[in-house]
Amino acid sequence: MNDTPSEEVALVDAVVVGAGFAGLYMLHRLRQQGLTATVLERGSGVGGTWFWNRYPGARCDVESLEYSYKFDEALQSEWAWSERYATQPEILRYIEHVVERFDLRRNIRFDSNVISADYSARSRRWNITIEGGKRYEARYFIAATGCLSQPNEPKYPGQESFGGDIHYTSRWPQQGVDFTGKRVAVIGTGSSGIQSIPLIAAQAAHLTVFQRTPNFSVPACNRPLQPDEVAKTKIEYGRFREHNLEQPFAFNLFVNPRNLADASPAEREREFERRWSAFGGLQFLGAFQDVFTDPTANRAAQEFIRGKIRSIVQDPRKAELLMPSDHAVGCKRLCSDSGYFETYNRPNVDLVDIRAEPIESFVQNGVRVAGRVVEVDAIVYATGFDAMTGALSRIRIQGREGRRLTDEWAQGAQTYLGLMSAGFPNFFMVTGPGSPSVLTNMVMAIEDHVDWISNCIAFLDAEGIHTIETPGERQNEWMRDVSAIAEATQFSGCNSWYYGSNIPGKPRVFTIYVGFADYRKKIGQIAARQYDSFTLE
Ligand code: N01
Repeated sequence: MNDTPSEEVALVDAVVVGAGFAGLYMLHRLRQQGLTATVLERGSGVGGTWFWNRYPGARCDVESLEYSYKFDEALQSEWAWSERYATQPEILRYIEHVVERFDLRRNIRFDSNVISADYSARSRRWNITIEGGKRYEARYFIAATGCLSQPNEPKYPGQESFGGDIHYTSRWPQQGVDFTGKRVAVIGTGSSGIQSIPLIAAQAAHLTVFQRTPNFSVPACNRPLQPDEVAKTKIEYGRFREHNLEQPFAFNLFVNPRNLADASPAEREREFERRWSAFGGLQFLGAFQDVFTDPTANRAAQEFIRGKIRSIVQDPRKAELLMPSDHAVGCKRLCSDSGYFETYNRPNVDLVDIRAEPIESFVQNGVRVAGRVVEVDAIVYATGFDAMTGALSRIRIQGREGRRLTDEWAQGAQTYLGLMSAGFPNFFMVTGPGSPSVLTNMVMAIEDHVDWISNCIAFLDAEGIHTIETPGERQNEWMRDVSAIAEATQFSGCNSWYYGSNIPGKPRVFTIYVGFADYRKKIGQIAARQYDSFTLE
């Protein structure tokens, strides 16, 4: 399959948007089924998240032996990860290897920013246009656009007058940035800030961190992988993967079956300490089975981390500012770090609390806060993403009778299963809003969705069915369930990007299904019942 010359419309069975983990596997599956497919990617290379987020210290907080495709036995047994948590360059090398190994590149169009997708009920086809005007026509339109791919870039007065460089962690220059001898500002202390701050501080002459909300972070306890542990996992890789798919978050979280209240103070301390200094990262959440559901257990977890911050950070003012006090552990994504709190003991690192001293403007030589100028040569935005809906809402997607996705979603994303949205036939979303998506090991959730979508398309084609669409009432019930489940957890207790609270004006709606294993069972049953909860024509 080749694209036709630019003035003509390229006809394919499916157009897939995005060449990250999701789009690449989607392409592979569709081609395996004998379908023609084109992946449209706005970047100049593959990798999605891992193409753009090249900031210093970028690495995944899910273990590399888990954060990788399982669909091909030879691939998973032959690829050798070097560290417990892979760095961005290593993950990108892996993705590029997959692309070459499965000969995927020939069906990917780079530098292709999709601006619109219109459904024609007459032809039952989607018409997709990219910036520059090239058009594609497809029976299926599949968004593999990622949950955290549309950067949040707050604008400050005077931004244009700043004389230094401005960088964004979410689209870091490919050639890297050298901060040697420079005075640097970092705005934002989420996972991206927390990972990059120690490395920037080590290189720059001076670093000022502008913090709005302190975050809970736990040492990653990263280390090189040992040959014997890799061999042990690989010998039963299939079973290991199956085990993880049965877990609520699709990764190997060791949950202590005890409740905190049943443990003595000494036992509590021992367990939290073990999670902090030996297990590391997200494993902290499994210290007691009720950390996530019981506010008292969660408060103990919070207090433990605050105690650690107090003991690590020597300057009591900085320590106090770094201690989260307004949200539960896990309510916002728990951060995983390597030397984050220790970084504040460096003499070249300052911390500004921008709740107390808001950023007033950028000026030629720095950032003005509370009437004083913090002089800097470079500013780094680590301010996160318009999550879940950001990338999709930037494409003008028009379904039946001219219905616009952005209008339909004005009060929050509306989907059935996070896979389809009413009024938009044959439009699938990989890890869309309403599915477990970001509350999982993403690669597992992606593979599951891609398998579901490709099996669904194979079924439709085999049965001579032209369109699949979700009825509106199913969608309403589904989104009500998604919210109700979240309300019963710690997630509902704070403002986070899970709720869209980081984006001014965005409706506060939780669009993530909590409970991967349960979700997986549900979508599997629907497929087994030949998609009977959808309208098939
Ligand atoms: O983004 P974030 P991120 N003025 O939204 C602040 C995944 N990820 O890119 O909390 C000033 O978490 C904002 O403050 P507040 C992971 O799922 C994974 O760091 O909104 N500050 C916050 O401090 C993660 O959760 C990995 O008050 C502003 C920060 O910027 C998700 O991506 C690594 C502001 C943004 O934090 C997002 O992480 C990296 C403003 N106007 C990312 N707007 C790993 O695997 C926002 N902020 C380890």
